[in-house]
Amino acid sequence: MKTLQSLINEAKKIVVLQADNPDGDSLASSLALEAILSDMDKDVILYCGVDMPGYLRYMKGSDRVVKILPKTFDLSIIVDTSSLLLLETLQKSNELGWLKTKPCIIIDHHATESTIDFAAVEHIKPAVSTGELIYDLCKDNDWPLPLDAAEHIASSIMSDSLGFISESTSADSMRIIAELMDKGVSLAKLDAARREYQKKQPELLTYKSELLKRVKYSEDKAVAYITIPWKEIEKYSPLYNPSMLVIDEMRQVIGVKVAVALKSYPDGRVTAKLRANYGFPVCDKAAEQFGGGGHPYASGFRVTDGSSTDDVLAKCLQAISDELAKAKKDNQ
Ligand SMILES: [Mn+2]
Repeated sequence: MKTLQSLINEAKKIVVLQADNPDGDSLASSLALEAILSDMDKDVILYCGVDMPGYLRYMKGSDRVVKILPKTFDLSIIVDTSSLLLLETLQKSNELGWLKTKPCIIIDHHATESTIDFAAVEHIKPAVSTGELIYDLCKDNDWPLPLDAAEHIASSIMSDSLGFISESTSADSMRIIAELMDKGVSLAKLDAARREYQKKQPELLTYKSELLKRVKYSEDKAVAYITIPWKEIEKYSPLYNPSMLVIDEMRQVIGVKVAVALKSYPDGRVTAKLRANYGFPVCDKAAEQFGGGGHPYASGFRVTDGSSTDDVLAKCLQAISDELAKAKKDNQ
């Protein structure tokens, strides 16, 4: 049984993979690994099956992520997911078979059980972000930590901790941040760069107002939901993820426990994003009923069996209702 360190020692060319739902943590963790492993004289290629969303372009190096798995490599490292469903692009392009011919390491902080069955080493531990795990690996294995890697790790923690306030932000996360600042990381500088790229086109503000008018409620206004059709996804998602324009506003309505945004695609696929308020940790369990996963307060899933958006919505609202009832019972 090889260790994570021995696999890295033996490899010269390493591909770092993100799932089909890249976010601030997956990208920052990939970029941190790229900087660290390059310092160790490795050739590093960053892969993701889909384009990096615009709001992540502030991270220096985001344009180095490629959509084609390289023809040759010695080792792969999958970051920030252990769900095979989220590697659909690789499955569709038949690149997954190629990936399996070389050793693979998973580095992930999600609590849901791994469905990737071909990894040689699974480094899966609860943490606020994958970047936090990478920082610990650096310390434990005496890896180099150049400033750009330190900045990316800080960005990954800031991103998944939602600015150090999420439930899974621990004292350890804050100690890591303090150590990164000692190494020269400026949180103010990182956040200013992020905010600059978060500025929105004026038409997005108009679209947001239209979305807000369409928010509906169920469960005696404890659940807020919205559905987003393909024609809007097509038009606006190159500028911004439509769900993310409104889901936090929906969650910030008095009485709302869970906010849900569904998106429908022309191939019949329906995707969902769930966000819960503190005290109602039901998102991961509700998403698991659809083969998805995530965290208690933030999760997602996709349905590809041809169900209509209305059907998925009805089942999703039922799943949330059931989980809220269970959570209430457990609390009594
Ligand atoms: Mn993450």
